Amino acid sequence: MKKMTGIFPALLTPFSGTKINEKALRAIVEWNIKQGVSGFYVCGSTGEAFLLKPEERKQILEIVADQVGRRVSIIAHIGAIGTDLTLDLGRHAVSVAGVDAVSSIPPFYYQFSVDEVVRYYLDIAQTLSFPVIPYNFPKLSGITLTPDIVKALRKEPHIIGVKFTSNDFYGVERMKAGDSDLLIYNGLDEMYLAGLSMGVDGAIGSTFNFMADKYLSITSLFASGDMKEARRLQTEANSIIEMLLETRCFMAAQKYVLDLIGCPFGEPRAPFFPLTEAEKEMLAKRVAPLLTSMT
Ligand code: MN9
Repeated sequence: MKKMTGIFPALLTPFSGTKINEKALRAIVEWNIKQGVSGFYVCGSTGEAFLLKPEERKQILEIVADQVGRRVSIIAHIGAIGTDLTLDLGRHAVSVAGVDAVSSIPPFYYQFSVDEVVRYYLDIAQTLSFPVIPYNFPKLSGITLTPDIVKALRKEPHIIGVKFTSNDFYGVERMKAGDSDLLIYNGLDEMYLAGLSMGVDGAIGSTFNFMADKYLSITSLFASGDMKEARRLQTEANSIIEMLLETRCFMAAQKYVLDLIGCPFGEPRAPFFPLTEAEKEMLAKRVAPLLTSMT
């Protein structure tokens, strides 16, 4: 049953050498559907979107949609540096059967004004006539989608929600107040329980690729009011994330963890560093035993 709330892994991109590893991509999708995720966020920051060629982004979306077969939802990240490039990916995404919404970080690098950023999202919504989920990630994009900006964007009916990757939970509450239909997706996995308490409808996260089970449990524990157990699981997830962050490349660490639980993801694209052998050993020894194996 398709829904737009709940847990959405932001898929990592598996490579075999320099190529997309289609088999691993299908396997991670299948395994996460079995775990009970609501859908997938495809080719976001976690999927190395800006290190992929546009044709590769299209290919990944097509493979994921084919594997999903409309069983769960799909949000396609189409963000690029500017409108034309985004619309090219957007037109493709809309044409792929089973895609439910598109999403985008704000246009980046040139420090566009707030009005230009608003224009960017309105252009996407009006040109594609399709559900759009702007992506607020101030730390990496340099732009904050404030409650006021979101309010302005919501005049356009195709703008249905926000992916919210920030610790500003007051901002979450302010966006939701007076706009209860706005879908808010928590973006910092470490803070999922905090996000739930301030009204998020779902979560999109990188670490869901390999531990969706923990976040699915947090969701139901929160709903039943068992905060103590929910916090215990959040702490378990956060201790794992902390170990991954201790390596010289978080992206490589996440991919290696997937290798360890049974799905080969290869290394991220340069200039991301691969892990050192010592880091791989540390993850095998300290992180793998804390995760559910895919096999
Ligand atoms: O927005 C993700 N951020 C990036 C989503 O991909 C850069 C998060 O899921 C983080 O990876 C996660 C770990 O810090 O919270």
